[in-house]
Amino acid sequence: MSSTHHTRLSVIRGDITEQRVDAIVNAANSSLLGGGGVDGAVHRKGGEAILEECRRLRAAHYGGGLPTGRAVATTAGLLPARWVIHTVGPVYSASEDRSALLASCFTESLGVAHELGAESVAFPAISTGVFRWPMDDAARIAAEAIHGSEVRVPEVRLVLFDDRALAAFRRAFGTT
Ligand code: AR6
Repeated sequence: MSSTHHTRLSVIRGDITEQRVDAIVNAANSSLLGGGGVDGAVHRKGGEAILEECRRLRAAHYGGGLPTGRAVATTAGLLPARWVIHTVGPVYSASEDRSALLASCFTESLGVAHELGAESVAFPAISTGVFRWPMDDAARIAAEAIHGSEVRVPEVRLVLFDDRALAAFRRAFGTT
């Protein structure tokens, strides 16, 4: 645990769907209608209420889907969190630099968390699964985005699914 700009920051190994925080971040896709990885687990464990609200958001505001790098909140349904903040990471590309979009997922999600009045928010390693972003690079981008953010959420938790991801994020955030 380290303190930066009055934010308590922790980097842990765990399952994002089990975090008892105000808001968890979902590594979603533009459709907001579910998928595999984190997204699959969030909808499976959170129940129908999340999908229903995602459908309503699609119909009302995001007919073309939620753009990459943006974030939007719904209920957390049956999960221990109060809200799920859905964000759409970029698919990794070796030929095009999409790191600003990945950084945007973190800053936009923190902005949404702040607007909700969330006092704690947990992030997974956005884009490092199905979207194939190299772990060390994703960890560096996450650390820069969170440290550089103007928005202060009192507690920020990075939740990594395996030891390799945990090690990469601990290095990038300078935590032990
Ligand atoms: N808790 C924490 N981390 C997890 C969990 C979990 N329950 N499950 C997987 N991870 P991914 P992406 C890790 O694929 O790359 C979906 O189909 C995983 O090991 O969930 O942003 C969406 O619908 C990896 O390190 O997200 C999109 O279409 C990281 O979380 C697409 O995948 C992210 O893996 C998004 O791909």
